Amino acid sequence: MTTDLLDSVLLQTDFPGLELFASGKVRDVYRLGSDHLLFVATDRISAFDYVLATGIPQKGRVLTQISLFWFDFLRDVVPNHLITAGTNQYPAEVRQFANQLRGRSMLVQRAEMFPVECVVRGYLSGSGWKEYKANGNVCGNKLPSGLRESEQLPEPIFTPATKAATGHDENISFEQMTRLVDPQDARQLRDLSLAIYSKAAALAREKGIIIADTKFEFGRTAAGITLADEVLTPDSSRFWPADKYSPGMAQQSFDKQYVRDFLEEIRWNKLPPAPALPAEVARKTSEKYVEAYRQLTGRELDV
Ligand code: Q0T
Repeated sequence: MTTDLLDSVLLQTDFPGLELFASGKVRDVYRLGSDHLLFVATDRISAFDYVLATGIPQKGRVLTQISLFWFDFLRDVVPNHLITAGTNQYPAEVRQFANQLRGRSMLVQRAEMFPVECVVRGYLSGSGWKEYKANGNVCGNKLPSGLRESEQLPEPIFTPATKAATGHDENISFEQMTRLVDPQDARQLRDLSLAIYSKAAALAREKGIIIADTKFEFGRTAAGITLADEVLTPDSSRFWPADKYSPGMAQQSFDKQYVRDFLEEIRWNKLPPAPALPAEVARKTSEKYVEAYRQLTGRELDV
């Protein structure tokens, strides 16, 4: 393929006249009036907690279109904040930027957000594995002894976390969650999170992808408790290729493996400034994201 020359990577958004609402490592969110937000997924990539100097072609489109796929797949399970991703339907003040927004943005309903990250784990990895090794529990969920790293749990567990303004989210128990969120809402958030994970993870597994764990964010809208943010993407979840699954060790991630391997190889000290990636690493990583989209959805990415 020789489309590389046509690829353009979006690292920073710049929409004169729009008001920035929030900016994350990867996404920029703009405020549209009092009721709506415009989510824009850039091609930025983070690794070891830092945004790298090099963007990944198509990454923002892949993440956006994976979320759109899940919002539709989950429509009978939970209302979501999506209004439209069709740039033709965007309000005039943003439609002027349609060429930058197409395929990588969503117009969403503003919600009253719950101040917790709703994490579901089907497999033992990351901070869940750390906590299990230390005390045999994960966020107050008692687990059988003798589980190995990356092992599938007897059933998926709900492991909420607080949203740290800066630094890392802190795992909390369900009991601690009920001090931050009305207990009746907390039970609903837990039950919804588990139902969403189960339905989505089953579909992904049929397509050869293990969703080891994932983080949801919910808010309240006129429709009730509403699924917000991005959903079930490689940035909010651990995606593992099922054909390479091998419990008892850390698993290779579907998407970021070339990036992590490169950063380990150059022995980056994991302090800023984050290095740039060789073109080959960026290109192969882009292919992994696009492949994840194809494999999961059976569709071609809209570019
Ligand atoms: C939010 C009101 O903006 C965020 O991350 C940016 C990188 C996270 N965040 C989202 C909201 C949402 C959503 N989603 C919504 N529908 N309504 N606020 C707040 N923080």
